[in-house]
Amino acid sequence: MKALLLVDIQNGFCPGGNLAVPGGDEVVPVANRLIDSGTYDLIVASQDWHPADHGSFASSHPGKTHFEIGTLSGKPQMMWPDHCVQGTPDAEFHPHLRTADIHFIQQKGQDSAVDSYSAFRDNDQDATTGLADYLAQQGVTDLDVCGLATDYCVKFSALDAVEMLPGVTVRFIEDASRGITPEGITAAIEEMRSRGIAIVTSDQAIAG
Ligand code: VGL
Ligand code: ZN
Repeated sequence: MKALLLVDIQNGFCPGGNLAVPGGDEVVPVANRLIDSGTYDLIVASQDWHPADHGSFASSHPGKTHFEIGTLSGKPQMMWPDHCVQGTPDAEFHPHLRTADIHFIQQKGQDSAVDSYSAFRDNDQDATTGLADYLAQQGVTDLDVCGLATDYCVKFSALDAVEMLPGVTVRFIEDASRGITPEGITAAIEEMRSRGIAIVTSDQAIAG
C-alpha cells in the first residue's frame, strides 16, 4: 500500500501568502502529476491550521519581530508572521492543487500553546494528530513525503514517519518540495538522508 503525503501546500506558503516560501507554488503541478500518475493507493494532505492567537506568531509576543527566536511554553520558538489562520484564504490549499483526489486531510497547529511542524505530532512530541494511526490502519507500507516547507514541516513530518511508522519505507520527493532558506534545505535533506529517508525525484517516484 503506497501513500503520498502532501505537506502544507497552502496559499500561506506560496507567493502572495503570509509566510511565502520561495517558489512554493512550483510544487503544485508536480504534486498534481504525482496525484494523477496512479502510483499511489492513498493520498493524504496536511494543512497548517492555526487559531488567530497562535503562540508561534510574533504578533502574540509584544516586542518580538518576525523570524527571531522567542519562547513558547518555556521552549525556544521561531516567531513567524501570522499565517494559515483557520478559515482564512491563507489557510486554504493552493487553488490549483487537485484536492478532489485527496483521501484524507490532517489539520495541525490548532493548539495555541505549542507549534506543530510535523503532520504527526506537536513539536514537544506530547500530543499526536492521529495521522500515524490512520496510515497504519490503512496498511501503508511505503510513504512518499513532499510539499512545503522542506526545512520545517516536510522534514519533521518525514522524520516522524520513520519513527512512528516502523517498517514503513519513507522517501522525500525533492522536486515536489520547496524550503524557506537554502542552508535550511541542505541541512534538512542531509538530516533526512542520515535517518534512512531516500531522496528521490518525482520521475523516480512515479517509476516506482
Ligand atoms: C511551516 C513554519 C510555520 C511549514 C508551518 O509548513 O513548513 N513552517 N508553520
Ligand atoms: Zn504554522
